[in-house]
Amino acid sequence: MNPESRFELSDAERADVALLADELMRTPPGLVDGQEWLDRCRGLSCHLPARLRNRLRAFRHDPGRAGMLLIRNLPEADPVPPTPQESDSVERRATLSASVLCAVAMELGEVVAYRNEKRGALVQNVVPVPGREAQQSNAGSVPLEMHIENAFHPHRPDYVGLLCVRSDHDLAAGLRVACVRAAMEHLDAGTRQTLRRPLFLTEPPPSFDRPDSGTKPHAVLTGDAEDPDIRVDFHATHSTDPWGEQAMDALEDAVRAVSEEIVLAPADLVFVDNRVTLHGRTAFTPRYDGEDRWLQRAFVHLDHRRSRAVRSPHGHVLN
Ligand SMILES: O=C(O)CCC(=O)C(=O)O
Ligand SMILES: [Fe+2]
Repeated sequence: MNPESRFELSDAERADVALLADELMRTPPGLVDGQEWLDRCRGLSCHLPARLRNRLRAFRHDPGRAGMLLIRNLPEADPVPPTPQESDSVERRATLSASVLCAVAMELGEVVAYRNEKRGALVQNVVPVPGREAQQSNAGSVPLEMHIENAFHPHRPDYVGLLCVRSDHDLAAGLRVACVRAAMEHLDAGTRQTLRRPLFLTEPPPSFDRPDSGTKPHAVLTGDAEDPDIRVDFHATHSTDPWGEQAMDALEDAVRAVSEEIVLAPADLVFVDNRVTLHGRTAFTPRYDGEDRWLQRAFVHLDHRRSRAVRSPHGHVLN
């Protein structure tokens, strides 16, 4: 992986983050979704180690060619509680991992969630769920196709944060990432042009409990011709136009050619820039023994004001 996409905390910096997280864990009412706790978290995020804040600031300015940032050596719980197994599992309590995730995320922007997904919880558990192995969602364990998060949604996240609490037994589950900045080099002019036309429709993912809210026809590439934003989910986005279909196939090949795989270790936190970078996951074999792979996820918006019409005055949950 390109070194510009990695940041490793020193042990002293990790200890500083642990102190800050400890303060958050002791902040009443100890629940991440409440306004008071989030206000405190926003304030404390300004006291994260300066080197980390500088790196996050640089990432916000320019996500780089890989469109992601991997932060290593954050504090981790000891012992780690058993991996949850229920579907739509969320973390409302201000645990160490949830506090670390929110504090770092709030240095990038505002954390947000969606009322129709996982009951609007700001921190969500990404865990394999018995019986859901084949599902194209983060509860599954078959390969998860490359996607941007919530491609169907008008207020999709700017960043997706994924913090590893526990790896899978076999270290087989790889987070896959692919940035359109790299993929563009593999696309010819005709394909690029087709992807800029409104020939594509995207369905909501299975994690959303409002199945009738698919998109109007939209473009896959928007913005600058050479350095575009991307909006696609290879499971949920389709075209009824033959040229559109062909362009999607070419894009999928390009994405495959440039995608990287990261087997996350506990206390690794990845931020994916959801405007330019797709993510997915390789297959793995869950055992449902309490020791399965466990990530915690949070979404970040850069401009909270933009979603004001679909949330309450100080709310973080979008309708
Ligand atoms: O399991 C992973 O590594 C990624 C899952 C995913 O796409 C997500 O939680 O948004
Ligand atoms: Fe995802």
